[in-house]
Amino acid sequence: MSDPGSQSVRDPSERVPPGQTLTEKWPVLHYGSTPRVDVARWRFRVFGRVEHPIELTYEQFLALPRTSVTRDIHCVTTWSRFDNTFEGIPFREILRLAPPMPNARYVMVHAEYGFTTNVPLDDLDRDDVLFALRHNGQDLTPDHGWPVRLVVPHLYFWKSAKWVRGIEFLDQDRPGFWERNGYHMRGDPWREERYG
Ligand SMILES: Nc1nc2c(c(=O)[nH]1)N[C@H]1C(S)=C(S)[C@@H](COP(=O)(O)O)O[C@H]1N2
Ligand SMILES: [Mo]
Repeated sequence: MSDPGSQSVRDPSERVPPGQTLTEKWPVLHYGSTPRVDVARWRFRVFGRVEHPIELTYEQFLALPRTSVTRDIHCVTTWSRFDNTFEGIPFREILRLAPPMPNARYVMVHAEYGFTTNVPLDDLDRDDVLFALRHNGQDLTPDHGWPVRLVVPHLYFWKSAKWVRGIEFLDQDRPGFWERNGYHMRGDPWREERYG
């Protein structure tokens, strides 16, 4: 698959945002414990400011078209990791299946155990945002978000919700879990949008 936005050819010194340090291993970071997900009961819901809400089973979700992107990731706790290849369902595929109403500008991402994170719709309506199933050629491990995690590579990694269960379109922005606890509403690592 072609991936013109891949950064792997760029000079490494230009690829690390301010205040970040490169790591080779992939740290595991989240609030609470890793959920045990039963894929037979798993559903992916699209709701809120949408004409026709949808609910997909795991089987239906897996049958959607796939894409693959290679991107650097940046955690607000200051680690960055280069060249992560994620494979999954493009966010735009979900937009196509359940188009939001015209005044929907924000998305609340919902995950297991009530974890949420808010992201402007413009930051999700990009061809490198996806609901990832695999990382570097392997299925995601439970710690990294199996069965499905969001990946928004150009924002701090807390926006990339693990164990995602659906998205809610909103007219007005509303803080998610970390955002209510002081994190930034958008989270651009190049502007160091760490705290709100
Ligand atoms: N459901 C859920 N997703 C989450 C979090 C969380 O606490 N719960 N933490 C976020 C944070 S702060 C980071 S840095 C990344 C870490 O992903 P990783 O453990 O795969 O590196 O997951 C994000 N997604
Ligand atoms: Mo994080």
